[in-house]
This record gives sequence, C-alpha cells and structure tokens, in this order.
Amino acid sequence: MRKHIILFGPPGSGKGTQAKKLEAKYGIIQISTGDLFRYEMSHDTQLGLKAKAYMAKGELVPDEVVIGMLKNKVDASPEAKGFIFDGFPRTIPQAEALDQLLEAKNEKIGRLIALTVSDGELINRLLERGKTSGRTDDSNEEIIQNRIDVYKKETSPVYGFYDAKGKSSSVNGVGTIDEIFNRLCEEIDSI
Ligand code: B4P
Repeated sequence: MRKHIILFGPPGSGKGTQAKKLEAKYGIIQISTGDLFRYEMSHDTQLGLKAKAYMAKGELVPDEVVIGMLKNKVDASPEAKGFIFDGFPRTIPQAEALDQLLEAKNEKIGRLIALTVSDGELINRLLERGKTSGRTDDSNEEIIQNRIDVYKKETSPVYGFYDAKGKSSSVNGVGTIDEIFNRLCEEIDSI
C-alpha cells in the first residue's frame, strides 16, 4: 500500500521546508500546490495567470483550478511510493476531491500532520523570507495577516475532517528545523 501524508499548517509553519526533508528520507514525492502555481506564474501560463491575482492578495485559488492541477500531478507519477501533500487540501471540497481521487485507486490518506506555530512567529518568518524571496505575498504584513485569517476560516476545518476519521495529529512546529523533522518522523514511523 502506498503511503500518503498531508503536511498541514498555517502559512509559514514550515510545510515546504519539512516536506523536502521528508521526501529525501522516505522516497515519497512532495506535491506543493504553492510551488506548482509559482512555476506556472513564472512561465506565464493560463493556469499561472488565473492563480496570480488570488495569491497576490493572500486569497485561496478557486477549488476547481487547484483540484484539476493536483489530479494531473498525481496521475503523472503512478510509480511513486506515495505522496506528501504540502499545502493541499486547503478546503473541505479539496479534501473530498483528494479522498475520491485516491479511492478510485483503492488508496487512502495515511495521516494528516499539522505543524502548530503562533501567529506572531508566522508573521516574523514570512516577513523575513519576503526580504529575499521576491514573493509579493510575503512582503506585506496585511497580506500575511489575510493569509492567516483565510487559513483559520477556510483551511483549519480540514483538520477536523480527517480527525473524524482518526487520522489527524499535531506536532509542535517551533524549534530547530531538525528538531521538528524528528518529531514528524516519529509520527510517520508510527503509521
Ligand atoms: P504555499 O506555497 O503553500 O506557502 P506557505 O503556506 O507560505 O508556506 P509553508 O508553510 O510551506 O512555509 P515554508 O516551509 O516555506 O502557499 C502560497 C499561496 O498559494 C497561498 O496563499 C494560496 O494563495 C496559494 N495556494 C497554494 N495551495 C493552494 C490550495 N490548495 N488551494 C488554494 N490556494 C492555494 O516556511 C516559511 C518560512 O519559515 C521560510 O522562510 C522558512 O525558511 C522558515 N522556517 C521554516 N521552518 C522554520 C523553523 N523551524 N524556524 C524558523 N524558521 C523556519
């Protein structure tokens, strides 16, 4: 059975940072919807143009756009040992679509692991990254605050969606990158 993990948490909680390390250790493929959109935007594709206006304001890209892109990415790697979903699902309809997609392959999510970090720490991390990343959504505190608000309203219910299936757990997302990585590995090894 392939191992599929959702790495969950607010913007700046370290999902992307940790997903890359987990990919290297477990040989399962990271799918970051944020990275996919940034790639599309940098190549001025239709998909990138659709996403740009939403991302610049710190809003979510519409579900139908994200879900179609995610399906293509999963279907493109049938040989993968599993996936780390990083930044997806961010709404309940996205979670339902992900479960249906996996069910059609007789597969399911093994675990959702949430990284918990205080709002103040999130804002500091993202403003720091904004100094060098060139990401417009990181350089303005109001936009960062909007991303955190959108997370609380639209994304945080996804934790409960998987918790009802006994699949959600939380890990302290504050500490060194290696400390947090070790906490995540303990969770994954217990699946
Ligand atoms: P994402 O690309 O998913 O970005 P993120 O939430 O900002 O980042 P992440 O939590 O991965 O943080 P990171 O490791 O980089 O989303 C961007 C936008 O894309 C969204 O706002 C939305 O518009 C759109 N989008 C994406 N997916 C979507 C979906 N499914 N539906 C709709 N819209 C979608 O870490 C952040 C910073 O912290 C880095 O600088 C890092 O170096 C630092 N850091 C990491 N760990 C640290 C630690 N332990 N201590 C100190 N600093 C740390």
